[in-house]
Amino acid sequence: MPSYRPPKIATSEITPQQVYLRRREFLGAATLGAMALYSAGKASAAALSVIESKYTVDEKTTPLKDVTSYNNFYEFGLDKGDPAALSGDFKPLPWTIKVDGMVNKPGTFDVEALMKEFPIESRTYRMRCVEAWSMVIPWDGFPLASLLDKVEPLGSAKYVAFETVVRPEEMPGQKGIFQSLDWPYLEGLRLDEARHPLTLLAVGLYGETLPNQNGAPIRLVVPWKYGFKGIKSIVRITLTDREPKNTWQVTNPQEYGFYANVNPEVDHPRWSQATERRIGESGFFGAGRHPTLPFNGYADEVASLYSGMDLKANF
Ligand SMILES: Nc1nc2c(c(=O)[nH]1)N[C@H]1C(S)=C(S)[C@@H](COP(=O)(O)O)O[C@H]1N2
Ligand SMILES: [Mo]
Repeated sequence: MPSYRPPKIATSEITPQQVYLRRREFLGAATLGAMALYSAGKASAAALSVIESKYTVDEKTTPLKDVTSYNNFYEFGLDKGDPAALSGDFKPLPWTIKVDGMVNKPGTFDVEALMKEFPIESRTYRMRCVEAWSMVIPWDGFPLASLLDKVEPLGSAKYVAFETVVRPEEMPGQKGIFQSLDWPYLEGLRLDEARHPLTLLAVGLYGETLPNQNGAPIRLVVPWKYGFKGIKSIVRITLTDREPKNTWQVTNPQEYGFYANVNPEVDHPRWSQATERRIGESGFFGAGRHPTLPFNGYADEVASLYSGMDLKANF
């Protein structure tokens, strides 16, 4: 994604999934060690008891193996296979989230306790990465609004800021020469976006607790925005009256903004956003290519949040 790394971008963006998979096969023995780590990570997966929800889409879900092996999680490395291969030492539990700032009842909450307190819903959402690929993922989680209600935001709070954990010892992308971004990874939403019923704190996918590479134990999912808004492995949530900084905007403000609403009419400076490659389907310009929908197909639910706003200027 960074503009100072054009060869990386070019590869991840133009590599058709089949070639990507073949290249993985080709890696052969070298991959075995990584696969061992990967299964070690998977061993901690636990079944969740989830309730069905009305949130689903009439499209094929992306196979679990693709959802868990083609990832962006720069704390573990820049290549799509790095998060699965290099997150085996990451310990997602026990885990607490600090919620502070402009609230009546700040607190530090144990994630496992939150998972008992709030019903875990199954929600299948489209996920559209700013790099023009997409998936359909059955998440399990609870609305961010449930947690916000618990801490009682003050009337003066206008935004919500999020922070990912910093653990260089467990996250190889956070140390030494593998540094890519400034840590911690940061994200933010307007308070009304954060309270929107579609906005989810995911604790699982496909009915099991989140794999490390997908942001264990708890990550944000905002389905009408580009994937980078979906911050992983969250340790802090802060209510504020100022628009929060988000990592990709800070890294490259020409290319990434605060809002990051999926919009086929506003191209990325280096590629079109009109279509997307659906991971797990074959073909680059063929069967795997889908038109990108305004607000990722969620316009009926969320377009009113932005009425009167210039969505080209607020990209
Ligand atoms: N902390 C953190 N969160 C992150 C990222 C990251 O590098 N670090 N990548 C983002 C991007 S660009 C995308 S597309 C999604 C990918 O989520 P997935 O790997 O679960 O599909 O996570 C987002 N959340
Ligand atoms: Mo992304």
